[in-house]
Amino acid sequence: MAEKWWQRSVVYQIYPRSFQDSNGDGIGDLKGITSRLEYIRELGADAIWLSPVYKSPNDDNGYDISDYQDIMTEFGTMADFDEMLEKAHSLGLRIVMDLVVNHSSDEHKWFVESRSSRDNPCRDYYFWREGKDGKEPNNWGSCFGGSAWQYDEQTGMYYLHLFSKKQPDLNWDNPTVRDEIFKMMDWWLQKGIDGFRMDVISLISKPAGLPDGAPGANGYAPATLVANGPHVHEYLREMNRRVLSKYDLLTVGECAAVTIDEAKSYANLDGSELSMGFQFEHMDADFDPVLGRYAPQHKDLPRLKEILSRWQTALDGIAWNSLYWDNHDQPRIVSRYGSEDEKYRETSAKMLATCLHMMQGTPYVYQGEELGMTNYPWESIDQINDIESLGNYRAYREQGLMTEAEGIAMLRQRSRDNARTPMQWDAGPEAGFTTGKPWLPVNPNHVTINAAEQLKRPDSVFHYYQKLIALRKELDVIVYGHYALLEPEHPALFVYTRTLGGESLLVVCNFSENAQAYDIPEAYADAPVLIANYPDKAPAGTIRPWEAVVFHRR
Ligand code: TEU
Ligand code: CA
Repeated sequence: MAEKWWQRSVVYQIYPRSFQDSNGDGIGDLKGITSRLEYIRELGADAIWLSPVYKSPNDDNGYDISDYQDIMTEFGTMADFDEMLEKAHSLGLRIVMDLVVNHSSDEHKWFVESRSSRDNPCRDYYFWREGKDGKEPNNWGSCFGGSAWQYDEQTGMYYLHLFSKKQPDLNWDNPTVRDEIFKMMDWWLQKGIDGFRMDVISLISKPAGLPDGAPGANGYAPATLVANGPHVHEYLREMNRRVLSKYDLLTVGECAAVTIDEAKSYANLDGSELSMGFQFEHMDADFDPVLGRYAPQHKDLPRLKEILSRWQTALDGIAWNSLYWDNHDQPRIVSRYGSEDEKYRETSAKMLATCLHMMQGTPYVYQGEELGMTNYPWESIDQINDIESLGNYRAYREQGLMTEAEGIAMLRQRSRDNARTPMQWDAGPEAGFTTGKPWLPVNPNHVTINAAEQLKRPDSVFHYYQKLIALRKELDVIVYGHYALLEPEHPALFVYTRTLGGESLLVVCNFSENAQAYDIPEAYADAPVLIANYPDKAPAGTIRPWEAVVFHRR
């Protein structure tokens, strides 16, 4: 297969609300993004994944869309969007939009119509069911806590919402819904955008009859039971045939609960569905069977290595991986698998970047990850904005599964708000993000962790990411090399090779604050170092705390 542009690309994710405010209202906006495009170009990224900018009541910060073809008032106007798109393209940056079509907002005109009467033409755009024995139609739970069903007085029926009750699920089994969505997608593509990130796309095909599932710890069946449903690939192939195949796009499906076998369909290199998919296994590696994501974190490197290695080897030559640590739903990777200790924070951030960017797939850099930004030191639940964090915190408190102090400690580790504190541009007031009061507090450590300082320092995390991104452009062994894991059981070292013909890389990463004894394999003993996060060579037989080194043998 001829190389696709997205196979050698690096994508930079922007969460618009927190990236750059231009009018002092404390909320990021499109003009702010436009003013920072040169920064992204400087980093070397090729495309931008823009989290939703469409009209929304912001129950889930834009992932609840009330008009797919208009811009959220707080973010600006369609003219601002067009200006951003034009400038991005003039800088050689592609724009990938966030497509949120598993559900709409309850304020979307389709739902306003649908809920108005049982025989409204839009009724079957959504899932309406009678209650059962005076209760919800089945035992499905919302990802944000509680039941996935909301009773609606107007017509005396329940509607399905796998997320918030202001995010009713669209009925993809209805061909009119698919027609409406494909028409909207084409409208955006005609404007010249370069692709879509597809929100929870693995959930769009619900099992026939909407049957009960096995209840989880909270008594509800997890929403992921609907993942990879009976028609999901049929609908994506229809989307591909009717829309995507007419353009040269990057399409990435956010595939909650995807398996490797399913990924071979979603992300098949034959181009029949999407370019690639986000899987969650490595990010869920330290989840708790009872508390799920909202459990105190614990590191199990052999398990993380097993998961990432399985995805690297299983998809090789068949489908395409996306590579990520951070996004707007995940706590900051430096706080999760690296070190917040100033002595090692940057070293650990560079190590984590090396581990990910030397793998096969398309890497995603989430805003601030390239600076080594960290989680926020939350002190009170009143500071938390995220509907998922609040919903699960309250549910677990009500069930007596955690005290208030345990809850706050957990949110400091796990809340999605850790990724949503404003981008740290400089050491000045509000980190240069806004001249007003930011919608979410700026991390106090912006005085030391910020873009302005790092742009001036050659050994900064920013310049390290810049090197990693440039290497991907240059070396086929990074793009296509076959992956093999070494030392699978080592508790602290992540060691793997990439091989393409006679060329190979040895990647050695120390995921710990302790030096580790390790002899570089003979075959690489004299190989030149391609990139490393320490300025000098380690003493023989030792890998230093948080050290990353890549040997390149031709
Ligand atoms: O997230 C999908 C989702 O399941 C999230 O709950 C995510 O998996 C979880 O927070 C990480 O464990 C997408 C969007 O990325 C998220 O921001 C939205 O809240 C959600 O869908 C609903 O649109
Ligand atoms: Ca603003």
